Amino acid sequence: MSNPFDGVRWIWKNGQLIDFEKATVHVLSHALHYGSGVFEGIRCYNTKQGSAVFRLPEHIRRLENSAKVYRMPISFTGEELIEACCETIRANELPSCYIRPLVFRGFGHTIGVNPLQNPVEVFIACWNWGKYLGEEAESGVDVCVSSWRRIAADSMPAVSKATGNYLNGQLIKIEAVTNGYAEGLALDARGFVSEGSGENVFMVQDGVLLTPPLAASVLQGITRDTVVKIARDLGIPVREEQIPRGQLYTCDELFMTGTAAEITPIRSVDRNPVGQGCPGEITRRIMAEFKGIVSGEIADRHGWLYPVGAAVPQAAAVTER
Ligand code: PPE
Repeated sequence: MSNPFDGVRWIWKNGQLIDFEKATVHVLSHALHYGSGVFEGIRCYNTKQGSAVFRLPEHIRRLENSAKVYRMPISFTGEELIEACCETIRANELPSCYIRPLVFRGFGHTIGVNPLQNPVEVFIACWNWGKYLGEEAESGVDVCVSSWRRIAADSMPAVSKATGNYLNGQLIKIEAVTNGYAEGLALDARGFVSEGSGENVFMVQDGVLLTPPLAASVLQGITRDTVVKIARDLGIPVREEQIPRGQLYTCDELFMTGTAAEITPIRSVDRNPVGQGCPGEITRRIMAEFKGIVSGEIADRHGWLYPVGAAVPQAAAVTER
């Protein structure tokens, strides 16, 4: 397997591009001890019209909101962060990539849970990320229902994409992969379907597309929103509603969505086949529309593609530390 970081030379740190190897942190950084970070995952596509970042302003807005929950002031405006993402992609000369802005509490000569005296650091990295759930994922993956519940909405807010939330995600993922599944679907604290360790979930039942509401401890996924809008465009009825576990075994179609996972069909849950055990018609129609938009073959009617812009000369763009 090729290394996703091959050829990646620059990482953006607090306003400047620094060498990949120098993008390190102090071991006493608050985030390492207490999970005090928020982040984004964004994809840049090599479209027919040039490199473009999918729904970049929406991702940056969510990052700002994630930080707001934990009272982490970011000393860059949304516009500056948008430009910083593009600058990082251009500097690394990647026609398509995955972008990871990370905001966290660093080392501030104090220790203890209280984060308020620790400096807020901002990094942006990017790399090549292929199929998140395996090369065969497009024909459907096998999932289990996790024995771990998603974090209750009044324990840790799922709407904030915080690094600490991913300890719960790791329990879900580790259990799934060690038992031979690609992913685990977690139930929320009340026992309704919530989401995967890194994906939202959708099901098709009698021609209607269903997805759990935000109250089911789900991340407000940008791919989730994209799929809802595509479905409406295609005339497919969509509803957000609480989904009892049993429906996972009886629905006609099931798929997961996420920036990394894009749209991944599910072919079985706890070894019970979903529908015919292969991607269903509505799933395939939505996948085709999504692919068409991100490749630039279908008109970007919602204005989702943010052009990275022309590559600027390295000397002007890059300041080495
Ligand atoms: N739920 C969770 C828990 C989640 O982490 C993601 C994204 C989603 C839903 C889908 O959200 P969106 O990307 O906005 O459609 N997970 C990111 C991180 C994956 C990782 O392993 O790292 C991602 O897909 O980028």
